[in-house]
Amino acid sequence: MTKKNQTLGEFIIENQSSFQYSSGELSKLINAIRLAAKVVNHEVNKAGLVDILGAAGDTNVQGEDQQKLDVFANEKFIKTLTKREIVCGIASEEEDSFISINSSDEKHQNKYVVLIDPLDGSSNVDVNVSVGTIFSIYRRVTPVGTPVTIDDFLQPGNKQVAAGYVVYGTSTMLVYTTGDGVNGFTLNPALGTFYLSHPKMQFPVDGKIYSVNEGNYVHFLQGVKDYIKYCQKEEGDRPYTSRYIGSLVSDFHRNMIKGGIYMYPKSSVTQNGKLRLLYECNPMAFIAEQANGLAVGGKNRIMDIEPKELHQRVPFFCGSRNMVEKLQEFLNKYH
Ligand code: P6P
Repeated sequence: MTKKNQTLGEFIIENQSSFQYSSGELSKLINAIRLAAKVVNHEVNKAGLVDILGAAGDTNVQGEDQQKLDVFANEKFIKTLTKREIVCGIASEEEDSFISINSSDEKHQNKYVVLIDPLDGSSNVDVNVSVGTIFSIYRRVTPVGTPVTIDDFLQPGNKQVAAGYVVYGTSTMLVYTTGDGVNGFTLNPALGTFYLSHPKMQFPVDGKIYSVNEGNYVHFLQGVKDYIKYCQKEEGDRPYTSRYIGSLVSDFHRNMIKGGIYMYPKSSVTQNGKLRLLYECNPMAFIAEQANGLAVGGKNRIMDIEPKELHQRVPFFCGSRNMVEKLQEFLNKYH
């Protein structure tokens, strides 16, 4: 149930009964992510002052070590999730391997693992362009009470119990799903409270925005090249508009509101594409499908891919249903 201007806390309480697993832990988990997002948001908003506060690696005017924001975000999310002893394991795009968390009171009793991209698009921070945090939550598959193993993290996206992102843009939003639709909450920075501003978000079934780094055009598969030319052709409701921020969360968020397709194809330069299956593609695919959109790697559904390793990269096409299906028509002609 959704009521406009409900706070995130009220929403979680009111809707936790609809969550099929132990709702208490998941609610605590979303609350922990909310807290970390507010801390990171404060730091991201200060980034513009880095010349005054000191660049990463320097000490700032307070004599504190100025951290790179992605390092800072990574540490904040890991610390917040660990301290609250809600999860039994964490994997971060910024860490080579996963982190096993031994809860102090009952050994390893927690059931969830979190995979996180703490600050996606962080290179945009230096030029004051929006960035995001992406998270993905699974139930562990190994026995409760034992340390997590890699198997708890190498699960297909169709096993996710929750996924979401924070977009640090002109306003800061937390958008997430627990498998019962997608809801967006906007932070009121004056109060430090997230309010339900975008209930039941849905991708328009069609759209006029295509998002791809066309600088890589010459390296794309022929099917992708043909689709881009289709988007640019004067015919019917085309040409479409090209919009590419270079920050997945921002491009995805805009396309989900206005209609559009985001593409990061594989190419002769990046054999498997650039985006990571576990930290970026699966969570965004879960959100997309819950918002009546599509997310594919080509012919295949992203969330059906069986992961082979933590930092596996896959081609990624995601957005309005009709646009993704049209792209697949072009891909199927050749491959
Ligand atoms: P390129 C950011 O590094 C990211 O992972 C996504 O957020 C973004 O869409 C993409 O890579 C940008 O990559 O190669 O176009 O600069």
